[in-house]
Amino acid sequence: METFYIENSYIQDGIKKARQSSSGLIIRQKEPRNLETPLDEVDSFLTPTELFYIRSHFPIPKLEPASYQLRVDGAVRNPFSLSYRELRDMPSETRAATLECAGNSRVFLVPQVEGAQWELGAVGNAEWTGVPLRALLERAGMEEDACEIVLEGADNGKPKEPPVPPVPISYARSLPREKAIRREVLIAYQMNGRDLPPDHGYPVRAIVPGHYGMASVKWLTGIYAVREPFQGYWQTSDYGYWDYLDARPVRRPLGEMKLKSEIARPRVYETLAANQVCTVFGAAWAGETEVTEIAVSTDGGRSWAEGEFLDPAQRHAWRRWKFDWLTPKQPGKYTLLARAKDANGEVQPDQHDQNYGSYVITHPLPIEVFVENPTGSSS
Ligand SMILES: Nc1nc2c(c(=O)[nH]1)N[C@H]1C(S)=C(S)[C@@H](COP(=O)(O)O)O[C@H]1N2
Ligand SMILES: [Mo]
Repeated sequence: METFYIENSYIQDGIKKARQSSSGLIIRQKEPRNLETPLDEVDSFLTPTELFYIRSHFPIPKLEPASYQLRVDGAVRNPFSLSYRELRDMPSETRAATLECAGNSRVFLVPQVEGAQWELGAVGNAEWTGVPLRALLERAGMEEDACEIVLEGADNGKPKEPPVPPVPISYARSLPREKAIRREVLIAYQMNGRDLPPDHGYPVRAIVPGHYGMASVKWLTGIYAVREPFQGYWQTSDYGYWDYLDARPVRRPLGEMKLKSEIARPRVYETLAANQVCTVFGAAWAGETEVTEIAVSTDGGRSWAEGEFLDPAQRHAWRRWKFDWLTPKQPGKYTLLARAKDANGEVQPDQHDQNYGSYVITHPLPIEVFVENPTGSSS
């Protein structure tokens, strides 16, 4: 069953090159632009900007730095607007943070579900430069009873998935107050040391380390403190999950990223030589905690061995890892899996949790490879 589905999605690996845009990203949807990182081509701690996945719900809005204004308003004592120049003149911070789209790895779900069929590459790690959101909230004098901060982008339209709102809506997400005032949340204008590219939110975007990508609002033009939980489309109709309150299901907005690891190399259905060392490479990340261990299985989960980290533990940034696998003498198909453990002792779940629908796909993802002996004959 699972095998069938993976074949279905990966059998076209040979024509993957044809599906790649000129920039080297894999096209999932052309307009609005939804492009995936070819994860097997990333071998640095920071994902090169031109290989960083792009996930956009609407066409890119045109924003000019000369006329750009960031509005800080709502439940604050001193609402104000900030120009691009003023924002850039404020004290800034630079930090690495991993963004993962909540729908990353959706193609691995069986049976198939609706939505962009992301494989492994709707995730990336970049260095972001900007002003802590907290500095702007302090300047505005946030009211004591403000419980959330709404971040609003300049892009808008009508989403395709029902319930379709009667009027065009903007892309907007809220953050709980406790997270919004944490130092790591940035109002960013640079990515990997350069001004943000249009696809990644130029001129200004939010970066919410530790949360799924949907929280990091691009083309940010509004920051609003609110006194009641924000019920906008992107955290009720979309990007929500089922929680349980007194045993009754209730909808809640997605937030913190869950522990996950992925194998970047070898690729699905890659052919490997028998009885030779093949180094398995991957990355692991978590939300508000650190990844502390990585285990790798080369026999579909029957046995596990420890991998080795290539990057130090750093909150909010992924850790690349490797594992040297002496491939079997016996030719055949082998299933590789990776499973991370975090500082709280949690491990990735065995199965996808249905309460998350087509999001939060964090169970170990099967990477099937072929082992052949040097003469090329396989069983
Ligand atoms: N304004 C705006 N911000 C947005 C989105 C969007 O469609 N519009 N997509 C979100 C989603 S779902 C993700 S995963 C990240 C992706 O950021 P990236 O395109 O820079 O990789 O941006 C988030 N911010
Ligand atoms: Mo996303």
